[in-house]
Amino acid sequence: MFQTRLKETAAQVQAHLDATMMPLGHLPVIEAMRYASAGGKRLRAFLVMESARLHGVDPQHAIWAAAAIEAIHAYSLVHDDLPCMDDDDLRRGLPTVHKKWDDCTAVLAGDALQTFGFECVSRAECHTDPLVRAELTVTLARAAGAQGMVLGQALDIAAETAETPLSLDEITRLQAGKTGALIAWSATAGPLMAQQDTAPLMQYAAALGLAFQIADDILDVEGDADKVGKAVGKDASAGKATFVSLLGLKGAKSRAEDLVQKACDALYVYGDDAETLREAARFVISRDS
Ligand code: GRG
Repeated sequence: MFQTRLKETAAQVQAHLDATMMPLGHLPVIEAMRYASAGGKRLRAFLVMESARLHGVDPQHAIWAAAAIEAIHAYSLVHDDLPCMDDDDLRRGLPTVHKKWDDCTAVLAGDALQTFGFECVSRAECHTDPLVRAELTVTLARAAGAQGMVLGQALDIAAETAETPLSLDEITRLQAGKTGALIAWSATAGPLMAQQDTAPLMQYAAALGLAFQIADDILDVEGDADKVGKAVGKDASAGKATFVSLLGLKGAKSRAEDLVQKACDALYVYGDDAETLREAARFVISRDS
């Protein structure tokens, strides 16, 4: 069920992004926006659509919030890949935006994807009540900005030159911002749009976001056998701390499983109706990319 819903959401959000970007024309920066926002697992869009469904929100409205979060996620990846940050050549199996075009185009395409995301969520089509649209916009700004993803990214960059590796608490705080904040916004978009209690989905998302990042650290190590020795502590002082370097591979896997259980437990108020979200939590730690 989860895999089917994820595929359906991916197709819906892609069609929506294509249609909404259609009037923007074909300048290189616009083509770069389209290129960067295509593909990916669409996990954040799925969380928006599924939390909206659980709260009886019209999918025609929710799709605007799903497109918004995927555009903002895409912007963060374009900027993260730049030479001044991670300096990556490939993203989603294709050349990164600055490799395919150039650094200036990548900076501008990222900027434009971010503003496009805020446009999507503040448009009348996203919600009939302007106060709800304002709430969606403010919470998204907080999740993406200096209290959320940007803060996490800044802490991550600072950790690269820090004298001592981060502690478990510090890395948890960093990741709660860097990857957790957008995941939390996505999972709470449904109750926000329905003006209902966000607490159960907030708890679900906090555990899910952390499990997602631990799984990412595990994937990173398991994809590169040379990193295993370093990551489990032999040489942790020489590199940046990760959940694997701090907990060991086995400990990290067990922590991720505990977090998935916690995420599933947080959904008890929704009963069986939340089974697809529970499957999503299990998927996050079993994925291979
Ligand atoms: C540049 C402000 C700014 C922030 C960048 C998201 C981020 C912060 C950096 C990405 C670095 C990274 C690879 C983090 C690991 C977790 C993560 C966000 C992976 C990518 O998300 P997925 O797996 O990607 O959902 P897809 O391609 O499926 O959308």
